[in-house]
Amino acid sequence: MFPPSQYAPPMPDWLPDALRGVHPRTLTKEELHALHRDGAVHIPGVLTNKTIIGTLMQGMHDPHIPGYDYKDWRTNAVLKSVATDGPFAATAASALDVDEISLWATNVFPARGGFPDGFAAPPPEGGVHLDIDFTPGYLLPFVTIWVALTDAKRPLEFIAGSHIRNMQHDCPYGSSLTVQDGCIKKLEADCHGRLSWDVQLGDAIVFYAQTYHWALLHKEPRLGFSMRYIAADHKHDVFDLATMRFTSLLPQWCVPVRNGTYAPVVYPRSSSTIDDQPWPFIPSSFSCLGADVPPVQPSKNLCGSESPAWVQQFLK
Ligand SMILES: O=C(O)CCC(=O)C(=O)O
Repeated sequence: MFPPSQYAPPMPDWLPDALRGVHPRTLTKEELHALHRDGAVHIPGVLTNKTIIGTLMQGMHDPHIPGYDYKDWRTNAVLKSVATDGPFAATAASALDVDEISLWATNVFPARGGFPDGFAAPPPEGGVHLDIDFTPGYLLPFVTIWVALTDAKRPLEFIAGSHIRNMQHDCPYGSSLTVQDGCIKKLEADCHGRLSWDVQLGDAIVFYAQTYHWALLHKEPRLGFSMRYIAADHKHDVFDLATMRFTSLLPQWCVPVRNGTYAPVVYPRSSSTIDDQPWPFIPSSFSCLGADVPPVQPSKNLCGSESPAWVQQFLK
């Protein structure tokens, strides 16, 4: 069995309580409107406690231990605590206007410096992408919360409104795409410009998984980490390359994601199922072989889900 304490960053006893003490930053009416309209919104100062940030930073390196992924909450205890005990799941619940939230994934993004400002790295280092491959036709209740772990000039760029407009264009999900791609060019012409923000350490950018975005590189390196949250009751109908290592943990198609072990409920705390499951998850011991859910792309809107009512006002 994988001994997490030996490899994972130090997981101080005080961390869960300290994270639970961070005020949950729910979106204001204006921020929610911007998120609905543009598909992405900048939320300054979500994580300001320097001790918490310092602890998080200590785990942000790759020790090259087989089975241990420092970017993944399924093996990194500090990331697990930040994504579950911290204020972010409440932010996701307010962004999606749902009562219960499941944690889908975490990832860490160190970006190299030494580039002219605003350089959009081509694939595989960069690339235009969505965070999940998904069935256009409705808006998936899935947000990424990207948190700045350094100050950074315009770390990410978004095509404003692409979360809605792509329901009609159905461009591929990436990440081998560039802004020169024919489908992306047509989509962009149908959207309302590009969006990016300068960020400070502890700021967040909240965006729909269906908003096209990409990393921008600059003179200075920067670090960010992402937490991906989904409405716990959402019927499983998405395809995520990252889940292919974990297919035996996914629920059957069209069963609420909360019913699988892949995406436990993390919000509200009273409904949390995260501690009912084995941890850490090691992909090699949950290989695709023998999995119940085939790692194939589901057909479009497999489960007949619908967009929230507010989407109507942004449809042309
Ligand atoms: O920070 C980055 O470089 C990429 C972040 C991103 O694309 C994501 O979290 O979906």
